[in-house]
Amino acid sequence: MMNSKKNKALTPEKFTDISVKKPYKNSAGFQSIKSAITQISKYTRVKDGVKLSLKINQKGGFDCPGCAWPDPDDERSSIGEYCENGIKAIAEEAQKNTIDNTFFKKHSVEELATWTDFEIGKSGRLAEPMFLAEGATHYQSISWEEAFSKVGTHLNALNNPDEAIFYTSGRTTNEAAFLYQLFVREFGTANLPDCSNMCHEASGSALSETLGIGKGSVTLDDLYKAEVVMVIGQNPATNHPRMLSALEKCKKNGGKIIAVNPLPEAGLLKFTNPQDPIKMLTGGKQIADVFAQVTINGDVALFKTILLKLLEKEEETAHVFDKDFIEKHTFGYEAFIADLKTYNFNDCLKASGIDEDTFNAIFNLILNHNKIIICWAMGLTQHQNAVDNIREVVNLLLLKGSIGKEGAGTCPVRGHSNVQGDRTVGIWEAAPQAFLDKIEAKYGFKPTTKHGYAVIDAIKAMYENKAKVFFGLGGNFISAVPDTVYASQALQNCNLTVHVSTKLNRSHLVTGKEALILPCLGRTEKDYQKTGLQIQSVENSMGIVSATKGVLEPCSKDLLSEVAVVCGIANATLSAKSKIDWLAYKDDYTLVRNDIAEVVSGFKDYNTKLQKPSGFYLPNGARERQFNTKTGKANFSINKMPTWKLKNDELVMMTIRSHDQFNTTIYGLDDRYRGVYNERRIIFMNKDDMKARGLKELQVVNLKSEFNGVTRCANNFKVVGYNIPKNCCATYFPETNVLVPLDNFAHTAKTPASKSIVITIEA
Ligand SMILES: Nc1nc2c(c(=O)[nH]1)N[C@H]1C(S)=C(S)[C@@H](COP(=O)(O)OP(=O)(O)OC[C@H]3O[C@@H](n4cnc5c(=O)[nH]c(N)nc54)[C@H](O)[C@@H]3O)O[C@H]1N2
Ligand SMILES: Nc1nc2c(c(=O)[nH]1)N[C@H]1C(S)=C(S)[C@@H](COP(=O)(O)OP(=O)(O)OC[C@H]3O[C@@H](n4cnc5c(=O)[nH]c(N)nc54)[C@H](O)[C@@H]3O)O[C@H]1N2
Ligand SMILES: [Mo]
Repeated sequence: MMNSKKNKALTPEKFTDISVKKPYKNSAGFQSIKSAITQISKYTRVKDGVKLSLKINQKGGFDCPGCAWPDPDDERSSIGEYCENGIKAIAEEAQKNTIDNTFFKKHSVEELATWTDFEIGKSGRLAEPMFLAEGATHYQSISWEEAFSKVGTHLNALNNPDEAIFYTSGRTTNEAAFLYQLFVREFGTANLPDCSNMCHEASGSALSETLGIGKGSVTLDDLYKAEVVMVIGQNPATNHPRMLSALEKCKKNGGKIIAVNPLPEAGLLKFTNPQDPIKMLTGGKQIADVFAQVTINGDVALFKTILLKLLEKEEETAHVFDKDFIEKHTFGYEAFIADLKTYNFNDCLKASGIDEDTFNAIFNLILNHNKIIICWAMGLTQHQNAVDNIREVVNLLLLKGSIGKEGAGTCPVRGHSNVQGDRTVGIWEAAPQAFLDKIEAKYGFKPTTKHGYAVIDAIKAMYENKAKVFFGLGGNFISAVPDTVYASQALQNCNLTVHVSTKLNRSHLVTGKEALILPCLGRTEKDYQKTGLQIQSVENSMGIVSATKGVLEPCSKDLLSEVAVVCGIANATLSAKSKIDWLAYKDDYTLVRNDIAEVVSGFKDYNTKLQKPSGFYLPNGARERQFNTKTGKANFSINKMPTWKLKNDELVMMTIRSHDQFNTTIYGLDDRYRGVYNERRIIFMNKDDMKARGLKELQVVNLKSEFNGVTRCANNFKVVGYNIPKNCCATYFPETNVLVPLDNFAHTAKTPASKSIVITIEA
């Protein structure tokens, strides 16, 4: 059994006085404006908060550091492209409190680890570089120069460059990300794990293989024009609230919305647009025309039922499939149909967990329309068969010819605001050879062609002492990754752990022998360099690259930009050996963009194109029916239906986000739409499953997961009876990451299966 006692990596087991009310059906509306105003007034200087609210996602303003949902190309609302959780994201970044040497003198690492993530996050913005010496109990301040030199010394002392790990979280801008991967490759490794390894990696794998591009194919305009939009495995009211305005517009144009989710998430059911004063008074509008309450991981089964019935109708009428498209543009149709025929409709329907009426409602919408968009997020990507989930999405779209035309296509809804851009500019442990060749041609060094570690392999390498330095450009590695206890050992095996961060987080407390915290500017802050105020750029979920420019003065004069940090470290590590003038880039970011334009396709005239306020689209083959796959066509694929064999007392658990968090950053303790207030240590359960175990509402339980003979435990959770399918349950991430086995991941993509963990419950 994994020992989880007093591990600094684990969230403290204390309760916070829960109250439970009826879940919401409606999302946004007055409560959401109230909640946003509370965040602004509690945690920021009010004038900063107002300034930010007016500039968020406006042309010439800054890109919201929250999610990656795109902004409308033309008209933008005058009160800001508003969303409650966007406001919370900026309120978090623009906190009025800062923490420096005085704070760290007062609080030891040991003490800070006993704070909840909420308390840690609200301590304030990091204001100066900090160093934790070997054996020390407290961080102490350190100059930037010394910090850079420490990193350089540690890196140069390694036996080989593959002993260093360079993690990235998806807020990093294109400019910083490009320089970072360039430094890592010149240093000599491809160990570039990033948050997308835990996020949409399965989408990338499945879409590259089937459609030749690891990104979605649709634009916002397509969403407005779609006849049917399926939102599957995603909770937009919380995680991509502005998406609901797009769905509302689609409905206004006559489109129909299908929601597929184990939970009846608010907003999918009803939504009050906070930008529409009339609607605010008259109440919200129903968004989903059909809600299918699938069982966790019942999605392949659901797709098979739809595919089987479509095939049946096609065989009757010959008017269901887009045969012209299939013939011209696809590969593998016959083999796919032959495999499909081996499945039985009733078995699939049963496995999906939905009833026949709901099935018929979905089926008729799909049957009778040809402009279909499927949107998805973590509910599809975080399973063992995540890649299969997404390939089934593609199979359905291909049969209907619903790709590469107006109002149709794939829409993986990305998480972090620039996670897609980071990959585009080279944050990739398995970058394509063509990209590496361009690096070699431009800079005159040969990047390693050996694939580096993604997240799971990076953790193993540190655990097994094969890696000795961990460097994180943003993010909160220990709280984001699976298998918290194992991962904490991995990090503690390192000689040095370094985090470039805006805010204190748990990863600063679970360290190697030595540790550094390097505080950086956030998206909302002005970035002054030698040649003046700099802009940076990001790519959203729909492949649009646009500029972002901070509006506030930096919260401390001791902050550097991420670009400057990367340049400083590269210079200190590679110095005279380097073929690159690292320090020049930090003075003038247009130089970085000139390089990106040469090395990354789609960025020609980058600096000029960025001047266009709404940004520019990157090339997207699938959008044009140019499928850059091995076969040169869009590929059908064959996917097995998962077979779950739960023992009597076992449940499948999904780890999800509450309404008051951004990943590991906890904005507050409420999950308003689901009716849970002031508590995160809860488990949502079906009332029948509670009864079968003799569990009462709010009873305290311990959770156990068993995988390959290892038992993992998470203690002290309160049971909340909820409308969730039988044999399924839900908890919040990161509190239960300790239960997610490192080796339980998606085939091909290695995305941790954080949405299908088998657990048992102990009263
Ligand atoms: N405010 C806010 N915004 C965010 C984030 C945040 O934490 N807070 N995080 C950002 C990031 S990095 C990401 S990746 C996205 C995440 O956005 P989401 O993917 O929406 O986030 P999750 O909470 O993980 O929700 C997954 C949804 O999938 C459902 N689900 C779980 N398992 C299954 C399944 O087997 N089948 C189906 N059909 N559904 C399932 C859950 O009930 C839940 O509604 O949001 C981004 N935006
Ligand atoms: N069990 C479970 N685990 C999951 C998930 C799940 O659904 N279930 N979701 C996964 C997903 S989808 C993702 S994307 C990952 C997220 O993994 P990460 O991206 O590693 O985590 P975040 O919580 O987004 O990182 C927050 C930290 O980033 C820093 N930060 C914020 N803004 C900036 C900035 O502008 N610059 C810099 N340098 N630092 C900044 C702050 O210090 C903050 O504490 O977690 C994954 N883990
Ligand atoms: Mo994510």
